[in-house]
Amino acid sequence: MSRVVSGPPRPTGLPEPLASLDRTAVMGVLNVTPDSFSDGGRYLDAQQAIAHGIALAEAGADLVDVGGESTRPGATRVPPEQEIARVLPVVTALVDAGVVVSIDTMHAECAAVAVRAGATVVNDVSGGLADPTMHATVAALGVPYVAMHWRGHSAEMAELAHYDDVVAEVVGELSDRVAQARAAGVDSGGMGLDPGLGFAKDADHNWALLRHLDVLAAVGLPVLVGASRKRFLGSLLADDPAQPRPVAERDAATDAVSALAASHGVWAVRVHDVRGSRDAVRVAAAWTRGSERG
Ligand code: PMM
Repeated sequence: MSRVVSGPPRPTGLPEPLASLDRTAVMGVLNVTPDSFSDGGRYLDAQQAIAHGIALAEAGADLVDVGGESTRPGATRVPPEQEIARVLPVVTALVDAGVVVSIDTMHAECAAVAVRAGATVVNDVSGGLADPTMHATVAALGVPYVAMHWRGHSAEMAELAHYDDVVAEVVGELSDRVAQARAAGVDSGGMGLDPGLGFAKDADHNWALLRHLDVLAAVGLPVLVGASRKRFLGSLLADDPAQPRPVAERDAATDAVSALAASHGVWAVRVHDVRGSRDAVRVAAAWTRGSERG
């Protein structure tokens, strides 16, 4: 007997097989930067970055998120020309190799160059706040757009982590981003929303947002979660409160977040260790929907 299996809500405009995936998608992280908190400096060389992007896809990433500017707390901005020089050869080679690529950028110019080189999703951690031309650019490019919750650049985000009701405020501020994107011509059906874990948020804020993902999902757009190896997981797992679990030892916790996020119907998880999260989202799909593929 055949069973109808439908995956979580996802943005329109994705290429196959992503468009008809019957489970949560796994987005592999590829930072072509000297200073990202987890993989900074490892893939600044284009050939190493390309090899890692292909390895992420081979490990089961449904798409690979290429970024050329670190957003770690305190990071300094990178001019768009430098960011483009970092990501363009990598995006081009990955697309040539058949990898589905998203471009992680706050610069409209970088988004446009990457999409022209074959990237199929724009992932903007600022939701359009960092570059006033981003939404019009995405509208013209006509590609899916992820808007993350963001209050300010890395240098200032710790001071902006104040909320009376973090869930209501994050959802409200993201809804404003959606309205602004729509007004600029972005098709909201092609949007995804991300609570922006760790961006102007402390550990309690992150856990509250994860606990109430349903409130974000109720906006009616697909949800992406980026918890991978982040500091709140290191703090949770610390044996000594003064010593967070090292970044390289946070993948099992990341996998647990991926499984739980998938069981709550998120469209995608953004992770460094693809294999573990791929297993996790498959388990969640089988558990919640009886999916046997994947
Ligand atoms: N986190 C980082 C970078 N880009 N994009 C989205 N959509 N969501 C995130 O949570 C997110 C992101 C920072 O982490 P990294 O240094 O590992 O890339």
